[in-house]
Amino acid sequence: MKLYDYAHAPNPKRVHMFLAEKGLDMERVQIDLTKGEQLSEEYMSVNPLCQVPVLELDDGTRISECLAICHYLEEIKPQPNLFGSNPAERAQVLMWNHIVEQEGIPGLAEALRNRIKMFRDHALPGPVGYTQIPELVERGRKRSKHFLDFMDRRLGGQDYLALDRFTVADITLRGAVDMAARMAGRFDFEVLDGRDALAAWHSRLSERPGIANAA
Ligand SMILES: N[C@@H](CCC(=O)N[C@@H](CS)C(=O)NCC(=O)O)C(=O)O
Repeated sequence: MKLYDYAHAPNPKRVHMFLAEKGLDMERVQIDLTKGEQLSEEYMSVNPLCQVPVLELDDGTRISECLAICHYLEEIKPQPNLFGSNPAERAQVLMWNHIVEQEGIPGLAEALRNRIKMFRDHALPGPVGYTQIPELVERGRKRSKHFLDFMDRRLGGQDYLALDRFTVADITLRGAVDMAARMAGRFDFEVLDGRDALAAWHSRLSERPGIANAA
């Protein structure tokens, strides 16, 4: 197996954390997003959506989308369990994962991609060159703040996002929170300051070697 990767990007980092938690490793092929390598014809044949990560199996099957990649890895190495152990647990894990992917990551991406130079004619990932819409920066900031508050409230009563133990939903949230933290200075918002439950959860995750080394 090999992973088409870009070591510094938030979504590939989710797979890095998952691999580390599972004690798995594999060849990683770096696709340099700052040089536009994801838009090359060669990479388009790997993923027509021009995004990383992509997991390539030994028989050539290619799997894009972090959750699908992690799900495959869970199936081939079920322990430690990160997707839930029964139907209700699995539904909770998928539900919270989806909430982070739909309610959290898009707001952050909206603020970032409509502001910084690197994304000037590339405001959305993929092969189409969408121009930036500056008004979306403020909306993205608002959505991000609202989402972080929501996560802080959710974690107020429990140690982990979906279950009473660590799961892939925590990895997805950690990816989003770390992305927010890297943006915080430029976008003038607080991430962990003033959100005590989120900050405690963040420290709890940092105590895990898999997360500390891979995040
Ligand atoms: N839904 C995808 C998102 C993948 C994604 O957006 N990857 C970013 C890196 S974090 C990317 O490849 N961006 C390419 C670009 O901006 O052109 C997943 O879950 O894997």
